[in-house]
Amino acid sequence: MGKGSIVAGVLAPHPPHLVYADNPPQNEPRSECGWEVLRWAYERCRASIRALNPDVLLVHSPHWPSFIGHHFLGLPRFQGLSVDPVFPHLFRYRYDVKVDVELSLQIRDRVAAQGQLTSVVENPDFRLDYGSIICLHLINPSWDIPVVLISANQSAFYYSNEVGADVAKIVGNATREAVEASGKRAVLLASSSLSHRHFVHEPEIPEDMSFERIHHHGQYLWDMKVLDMMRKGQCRELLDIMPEFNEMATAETKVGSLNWLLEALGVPDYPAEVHGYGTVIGTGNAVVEWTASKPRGAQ
Ligand code: 2X7
Ligand code: FE2
Repeated sequence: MGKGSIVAGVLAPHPPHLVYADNPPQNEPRSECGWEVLRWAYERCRASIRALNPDVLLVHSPHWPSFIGHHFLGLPRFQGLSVDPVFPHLFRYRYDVKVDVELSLQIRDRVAAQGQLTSVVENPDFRLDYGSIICLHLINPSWDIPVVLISANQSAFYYSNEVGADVAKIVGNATREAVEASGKRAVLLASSSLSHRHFVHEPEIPEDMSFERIHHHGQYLWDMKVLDMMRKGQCRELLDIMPEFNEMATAETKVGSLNWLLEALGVPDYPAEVHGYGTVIGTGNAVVEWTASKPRGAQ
C-alpha cells in the first residue's frame, strides 16, 4: 500500500446559521439569506478541497465532548436528525453519514497505544454532534466521502489549556501516523470558531444582517492576530500563544480542535489561505486552509 497523507487541513467553523442560510433540503427551517461572506468562503474552500480528491474527511469537534479519553465511531453508517440545542429554530438537519470504520479504529488504536483511554460507539442510534455535521455539510454537501469523527477530550477545562494542548498533540500525531499507514488521502477539519463570545438576544429575523457584528473589539483584535500568524506560516508561535488566546478571546479553540489539526499537519510553517472571516451572532469565524502542496496567502 502506498503512503497515505494528509493532503489538507481546514479550520472549518460550524455556526448552524451558515447551513440555515444555505437552505439545503436536509434542513427544515427556511431562511432568506445571511452570512454570505462566510458562505462564499466555504464555497471557495470546498472547490479547493474537492480538487484534492480526498478518500476521507476527518473531524475533531467541540460539540462531541468526552470527559474520559476519546470516543470513535465503530459503525459504517449513522442516520438521524441533528438539532442544535441552542438554535433549534435554525438547525434541524437529517443526516445520513458513511464512516471509514477502518481508519477510525486505526486512529483509536494509536491513541490508546499512547496511554489514552478510548471507547468505540457501536450504538446505531447514537446521534452525531452538530459541530461535525455542519462543517461536513459545508465542505462536502454531497456527502459522498466517508468520514471519521473524533470526540473532544475536555482536559483543557478540567485541568488547564496546557494539559489540553498535550492531549491534542497526542491525538494529532496518532491521526497523522494512522493516515500515513492507511495509504489514504485525508482532509482534516478542525470544527471551530475563533473568538466565541456571542450575543444572548437574537433579532426577530435571525438573518437580519443589520444586527451582525463582533461582540467586542478586543475579541476582533485577537482574531486578527491569530489569522495574521496563520497567513505568515507562524503556527509554532500560534501554538505558543494559544492558551492566552483561548482565555482572552473566550475562544472555542480551547477545546483543542485547532491544536489537533496543527499537530497532525506537523505544525505548518507555510502560509495558510484565509478564505474568509465573518461574525455569527457576535462570534469570530474564519475558513482557513492549509495545503502543503500549494501554500498561499501572505509571505
Ligand atoms: O456552536 C456554535 C458556534 N460555535 C458559534 C456560533 C453560533 C452558534 O453555535
Ligand atoms: Fe460551537
